[in-house]
Amino acid sequence: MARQKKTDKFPPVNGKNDATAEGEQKALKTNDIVAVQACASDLLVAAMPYNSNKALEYGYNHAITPTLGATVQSPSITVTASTVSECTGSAKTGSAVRLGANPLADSLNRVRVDASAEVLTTNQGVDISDNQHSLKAGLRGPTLLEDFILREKITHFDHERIPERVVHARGSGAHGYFEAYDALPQLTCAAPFAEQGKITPVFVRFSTVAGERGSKDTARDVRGFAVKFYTDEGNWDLVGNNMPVFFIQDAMKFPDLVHAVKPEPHHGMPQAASAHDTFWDFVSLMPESTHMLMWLMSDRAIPRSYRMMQGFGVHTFRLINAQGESVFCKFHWKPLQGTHALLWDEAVKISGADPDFHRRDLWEAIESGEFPQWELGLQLFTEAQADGFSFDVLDPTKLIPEELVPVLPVGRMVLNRNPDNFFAETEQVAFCTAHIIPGIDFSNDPLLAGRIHSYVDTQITRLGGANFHEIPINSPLAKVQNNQRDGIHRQSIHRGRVAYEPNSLAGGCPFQAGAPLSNVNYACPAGFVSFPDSTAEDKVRGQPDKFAEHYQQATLFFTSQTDVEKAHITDAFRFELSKVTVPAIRRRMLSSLMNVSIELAAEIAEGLGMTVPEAMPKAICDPQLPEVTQSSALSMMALPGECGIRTRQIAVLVEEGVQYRSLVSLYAALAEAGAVVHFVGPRIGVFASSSGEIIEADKSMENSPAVLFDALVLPDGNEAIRALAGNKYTLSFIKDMYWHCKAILALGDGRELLDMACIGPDLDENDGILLANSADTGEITPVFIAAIAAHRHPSRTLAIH
Ligand code: HDE
Repeated sequence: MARQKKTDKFPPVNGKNDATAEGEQKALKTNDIVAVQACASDLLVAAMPYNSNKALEYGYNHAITPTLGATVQSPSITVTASTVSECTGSAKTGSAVRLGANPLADSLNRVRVDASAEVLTTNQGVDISDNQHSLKAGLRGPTLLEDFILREKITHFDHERIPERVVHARGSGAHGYFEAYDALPQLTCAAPFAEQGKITPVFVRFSTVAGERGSKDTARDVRGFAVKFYTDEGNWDLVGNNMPVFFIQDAMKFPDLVHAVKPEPHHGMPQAASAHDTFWDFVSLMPESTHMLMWLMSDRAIPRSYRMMQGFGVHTFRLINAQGESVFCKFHWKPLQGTHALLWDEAVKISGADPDFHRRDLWEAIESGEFPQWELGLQLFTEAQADGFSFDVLDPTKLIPEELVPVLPVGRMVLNRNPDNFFAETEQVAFCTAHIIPGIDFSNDPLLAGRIHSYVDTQITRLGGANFHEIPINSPLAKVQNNQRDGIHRQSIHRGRVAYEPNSLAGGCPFQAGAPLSNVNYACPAGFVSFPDSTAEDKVRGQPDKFAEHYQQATLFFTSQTDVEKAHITDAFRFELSKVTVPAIRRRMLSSLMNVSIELAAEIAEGLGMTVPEAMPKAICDPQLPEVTQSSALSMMALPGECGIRTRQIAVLVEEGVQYRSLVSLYAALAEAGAVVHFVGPRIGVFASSSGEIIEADKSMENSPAVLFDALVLPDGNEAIRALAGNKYTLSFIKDMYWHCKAILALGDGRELLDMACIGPDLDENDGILLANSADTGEITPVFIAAIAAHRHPSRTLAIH
């Protein structure tokens, strides 16, 4: 890292002037360590006779290219010490400090604790002899106040909880890395894109928005997709969502939106749900939310897995290269696992069967070595292009169709390690839109402006003070050196007496980095300089005219969906509005949806037993025509994924007397293709096959209903089928698999269970339902694998309405 040394420009620190030469002589004579330090300190200060940077602090040129701070090199490290006794070491203080040391900027190993082969201690490190009993005056006597061990344990327990996030409270995190495909010097000097193949460590947290920390994973909701890049030029947080737009256009409305969607304040209901009066009252009065409502009512809001969601930075950002040239940019994450969703009925049932469904899925995939991956893509456009668009790129309720500006793939992210400790890492991680690095900057999106303030502010309450950046998961790998001091739970121990700048007592350190030295090397690290965007306008509270168009992209989204996706959107609106108790709110929402699609509004109205109202008056009647009216990229079908059936959960029903051989070969083929096969019985434990082999069921139909699996195998074996037919869970298990459009394979006698579930007469029309004799398992297996890889067989979906 070729940082220019300002030191070189200053006179040598041992340069002679009469005063310092005299002081030095005196110190040498007395050999007094205090005098030596005082003398060296005088030398250091004298080397900076005036603030040479002062004249450079004024005017426009200096504002956009700030100069490197004034500094001189200290003659010895002890000159800037707090104390002359700092070299007296102990097991606790350690030995003398290293130049520029900052142990907080290090891997998590510095705080990782392992108790293997260790005894129990108090927080003061005193060994605990008895962790079972409190200290009492006699075996039946009162517990004593002096029991410091009991009191410490209970006190710590009493304070274990911290406030949950005000939104995005429920989430799951993982470690991984980002790898740049290529260096992007023409676009940005941001560190992650500095070299081809460059690896930057990341921590990612996925979340729901509305529910509390203990709420279910499968609520209909937006999902947070927050990525912290630990770059070598500081932390960069890309705090996005799984939808590319947002409900509102100005940060001023965010508290209103959140108050409307959260449980209603009088009775605290409903939990993790938008299907209630206050939410629909608010959004039906805010037509700019309509586009986002289309996404929220779509299958994007009930993902199959965190691993199967796209991520979006939402706002327009800027990229800046070393020459100070800037382009606008939107960030996209595309999952290699494809974009897949649950059905609503499935999501509802999963929330009872396994409220941790997404958390478990992410954890288990990473534990089994199936590391999820996303490709990072950029939509790049100039200010001139942006001016010509029919919409405003500063409006976060609008996306830029990929047909208008293509997505350029620039790297991939791999999540390959689960956290050691949920609280220390996932709960304490503090994402912040203000965490950006040289090469990336904000646009004037008014929603983003509010976020830049909000995230730091909220951590101060949630994480208990201004020092949350020192919590290990939050501390950057890049060094932190500044004059900020004190505050609750401060961990850094700053040497010396200087906590201000400019100074000469510490040789000017830490000194300002100045602007990037573009003429030297674009990769040269230097201080963050804000892009000099011109803003000479009146100070007003308002919005640009283009923000007034609220419906064109909602219509674009709806018309770009497949028939099945459209049907799901209609169902979702019907469900949500059927939970609204005030008819006038339902009517208002329907009148707004008339501006999106008359067909959509009419179908929802019918489902609510209402007539179609007049369309709501629009805020603007003659908007500029949209450039794109159909965008296949907006359908989830656009990203089927590249992973086949890897990580898919397959249920194989088993009972006493099940036919063994066909299952063995099927199991092997499915496992080989990367699926996770579970033997599911009426209970867990072992079952004897018809030929005497033992099969162990790791799940039961009672503890793991059908909604937790992606596909079903009904085995052969007369005795087993009769036993399964007599079990109270079997039929609902099969019917759920059927109605949720999942692949089903019935081997031999297993067909009888399909008949019992009334699945049969029109088998030909039922894609994904396969029948085979046990002897033909080898032939049917590839067909079954293809049927699972298709995710769902929607020909059956239409029957669900
Ligand atoms: Fe957030 N948001 N947000 N948000 N947001 C928070 O920060 C806020 C917005 C997003 O996994 C909070 O640390 C305001 C858009 C994610 O820890 C808070 C506005 C997008 C996460 C906050 C928005 C997001 C948050 C709550 C409008 C997508 C979870 C706890 C002006 C681009 C990060 C916290 C994690 C969390 C404020 C709108 C994404 C209160 C004021 C748009 C993924 O600071």
